[in-house]
This record gives sequence, structure tokens and C-alpha cells, in this order.
Amino acid sequence: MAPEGSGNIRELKNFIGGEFVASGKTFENTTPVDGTLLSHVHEATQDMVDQAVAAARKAYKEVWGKMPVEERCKILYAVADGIDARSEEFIEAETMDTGKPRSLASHVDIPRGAANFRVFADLIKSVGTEAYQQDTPDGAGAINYSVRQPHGVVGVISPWNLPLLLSTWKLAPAMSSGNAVILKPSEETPTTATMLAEVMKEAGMPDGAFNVVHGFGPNSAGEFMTTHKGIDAITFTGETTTGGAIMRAASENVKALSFELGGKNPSIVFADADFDAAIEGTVRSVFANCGQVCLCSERVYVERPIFDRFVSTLKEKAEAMKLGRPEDPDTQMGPLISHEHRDKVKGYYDLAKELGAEVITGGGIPEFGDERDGGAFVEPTIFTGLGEDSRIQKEEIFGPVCHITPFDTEEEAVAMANDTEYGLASTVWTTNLARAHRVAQGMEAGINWVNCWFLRDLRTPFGGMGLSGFGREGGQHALNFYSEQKNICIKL
Ligand code: NAD
Ligand code: 6OD
Repeated sequence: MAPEGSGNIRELKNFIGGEFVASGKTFENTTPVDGTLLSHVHEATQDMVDQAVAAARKAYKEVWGKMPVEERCKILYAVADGIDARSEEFIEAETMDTGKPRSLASHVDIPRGAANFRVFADLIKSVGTEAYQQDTPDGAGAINYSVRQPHGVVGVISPWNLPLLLSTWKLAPAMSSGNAVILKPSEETPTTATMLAEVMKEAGMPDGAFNVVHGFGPNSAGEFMTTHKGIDAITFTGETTTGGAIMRAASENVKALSFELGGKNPSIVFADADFDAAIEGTVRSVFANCGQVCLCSERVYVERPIFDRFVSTLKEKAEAMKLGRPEDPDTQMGPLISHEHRDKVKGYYDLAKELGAEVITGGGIPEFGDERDGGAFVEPTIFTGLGEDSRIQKEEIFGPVCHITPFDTEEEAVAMANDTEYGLASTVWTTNLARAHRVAQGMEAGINWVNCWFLRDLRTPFGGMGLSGFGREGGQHALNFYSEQKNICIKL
């Protein structure tokens, strides 16, 4: 049992058909900052997932799916305003669940969580569909046009690294398209999903249009959703292996699937890059959110003339990073999400050493001499010296770590960057315009940045290739996934 913190310990219930519902079984939610208990979470049973599906179906058929778009959008704008109005509480909850610095949650997670509802409400009001005029043998012709129809009930299964941001990234387009939804947040980060249910209720969301079920994956709420006949589509963000399990479970009822999975993302730094910008960008792309962003760079390739300088400067920056509690304004990096995840990341640190990597910095667990020693902190780490076929270069670690490899030619850098089964994101640093286009277009990944990282225009296609998933969300791509497009052909 986790030690109790000084604050109030919350009860986090499921939200089904517009009501907060307790279950006979709870699990503990602790903070990775120092291991104290934050809340008791009510784990949804199969029966409760059944109730959520029935409530969602009813809301979809009778209210939400039929509501005029303008009215639906008003409620979604009210949801965004409701998050903003309680942003301090959301920031506090997200930072305690994840351990991330307040500066990150207040600039990225929570405002983006609210913005997702505004962006997709705006979009659904303006998006069009296709129309074709067709010749026919009798000369009279025909007109084809398509219309969108919501799937009905959509299951959203989300991870712990950007809890509110990544769930609303899917909830907002699903709901603006007219679907009723059931959200299963990660068991590690259940708080902001429960608060979102409160906001939905206050914003006037019809009962059953938005539901939250808490729990785990196998033999719990996650699996109850993916095997449920009454859920028409599943949108999932998380680990690649979990994606495989969900795909197998969902195949029985042939559900529509959208998968945003893991990555092993490369960053290529050419000698002609703006050195300071490349360093600042790489500090972010390796260490942001303690390396727990699916888009983070774990493989950094640096052109040989600047390799030594780059490695030593990145080392200085990593060693200057302040690890600490979320509320400390000086904190640049928090803990990992859990002790279990820290064991995994530390296991990779140890493996790198066994394989003969040179440890440029880090590789261990910091000692603070205070309550943070009960947390899940790990040192920001840089390795060099391993071959491209080592497990460190092949497997997603999901921690504050990179391996840096020198290269001599553009072709060599591109070949190494693309030598992965994943295909989520890449970053290129260069001031040569032609090379920037050439290399970015040559990357086998869904999201490719030049001289920046994690710069997001929410209208652009977002998603991965290979083990990083399939389907594209963002802008109209998300609206396409969250609806069936039906063609109407009219003979004139
Ligand atoms: P995870 O796969 O362990 O869990 C994600 C969610 O799936 C959780 O809600 C979990 O309870 C649920 N789940 C687990 N097993 C399940 C099952 N069998 N059936 C149904 N649901 C199940 O992932 P995580 O550890 O929470 O997140 C980290 C991973 O997510 C990393 O691999 C990261 O790269 C990936 N990720 C990808 C993206 C992207 O956009 N591509 C974004 C964020 C995170
Ligand atoms: O910015 C987004 O919309 C997005 N989906 C980010 C994903 C981050 C992965 O950890």
C-alpha cells in the first residue's frame, strides 16, 4: 500500500450515462514524484462497460448523433471553456499523476487539451465532401456526392504520457463528428479524464454522449471495450505490442481501427546546421517529458566534423538539467511515470553498458536525499559507440536517453535513420534548403520536422508507418476516420 500524501485522497469513479458510478473494486493511483497515494480508482466491471455502451448507443441515436452541428459545437466550445476555467486544477492533477513539470503541463498538456475541442468544432462546421459529375451512355449524366455519417459508438483508449492532450485529440474529432464515446484513460493517469467528465456535465453534454470507464487492459475495461459488439470503432494510442493485442481482439467484430503506436525516431544533424538551434532542439526532442513523448528522438546522427563538439555540448546541457518536483519553477525534468517503467528504462541503460556503449553522461538513478528518492526519477543519459544493429538502436526505450552516431555522407545518414521497423517521426537540422527537402522527403516516417521538433499544426496528417501504427488523424483526416463516408449516385 502506498503512503498517503498530505492532500485529500480522491475517489475516482466511472462516468456512465451522465452519472458517476462506483464499483466494488478499486485500485490505487500514486504519484511518481514521491510515491504517495493520490486516489482510489473504481475499476469498471464488464457489466459497467455494457452499461456505458448502452448509454452511448442511446445518446448517439436519440440526441448527440441527431443534434444540429451548430448546437453540438456550442457544447464542445463550452467544454473547452470549462477546461480553461479549471486549468489550475487540471494542471495540478496532470502534474501529480505524471510527475511532469508544471511548466510543461501549463504550456502544452492542458491548453492543448482545451484547444482540441475548439479546433475540431471549428473544422466540422466548415469541412466539405466530394462531388463528381459523371457522363452516362444516354447522355443525361449522373451526379455523385458523398455524405459523412458517424460510426455510432467510438472507444478511445489512451496512454499516460500526455493524458488529457492525447485523449482529447481523439475525443474532439470523434464527438464533433457526432459519435458518442467511451474513454478508457491509462490506469496510471486517471484523474484528468474524471475531471473532464465533470466539465462535460457542466457544459451540458447530453447524458451518455461521453463516458469514462477506468481500469487496465487484459481482463479489464480495455479488453471489455475491444471485444464489445456494441462499439463500432476503436482509436488507440499506446505501445505497439498492445496495438497487436487490440487488433486481434477487435478482429472478431471487424471494428474500424486507428493506431498511434511506438517509435524509435531519428534526428539527423548536418554540419551546416545552426549549431545552437540544433542543440536546443535536440535537448527538447530527447529529454522533453522525461523522454516520454512518442515523437522523441532516441537515435541522433551527427555529421562527423561537428560530432565531438555536439556530443560535449549536449552532455553539458543534459548535466545542467534540473530534476525536481513539478511545482518547482526551476524543474526541467520530472520522474518517469512509475517504478515499473523506471525498471525498464534502467534495464536498457544497463544493457547499453553491457554491450560496450560509452556513457557520455547519466546511466543511473539520481539520489536527492529527500522525498524524491521515493519517486521514479532517472538520469538524463547519452550513449555513443554502439552499432546500428544493437538492441539500443532498435527498441523503443521511452526514457530521457539517446545514442549519438557519427556519419560522413547524407546517403549514409538517411540509410541509418530509415533502418528501423518503426516509422513515426524524424527531425533534420540543416541550413541547406535543397537538402532539407530531399532528406525530409526521404524519411520513412509519418511526421517529419526540419529545424524544429513537435511543432504542431492540428490540421496536418498525424500518424505512423510500420510498427508505429496506421491511419492518420488530425484535421480532415481525423474526421474521415471518425465517420463513414457514403456515396449517393443520382441518375439525371
Ligand atoms: P500501453 O499500450 O501500455 O497502454 C495504453 C492504453 O492501453 C492504456 O489505457 C492501457 O490500459 C490500455 N491497454 C493495455 N493493454 C490493453 C489491452 N490488451 N486491451 C485494451 N487496452 C489495453 O501504452 P502506455 O505505456 O500507456 O504508453 C506509452 C506507449 O505509447 C509508448 O510506446 C509510446 O510510444 C506510445 N505512444 C504513441 C503515441 C503516438 O502518437 N504514436 C503517442 C503517445 C504514446
Ligand atoms: O500533438 C499531438 O496531437 C499528438 N498526437 C502528439 C503525440 C505525442 C506522443 O506522445
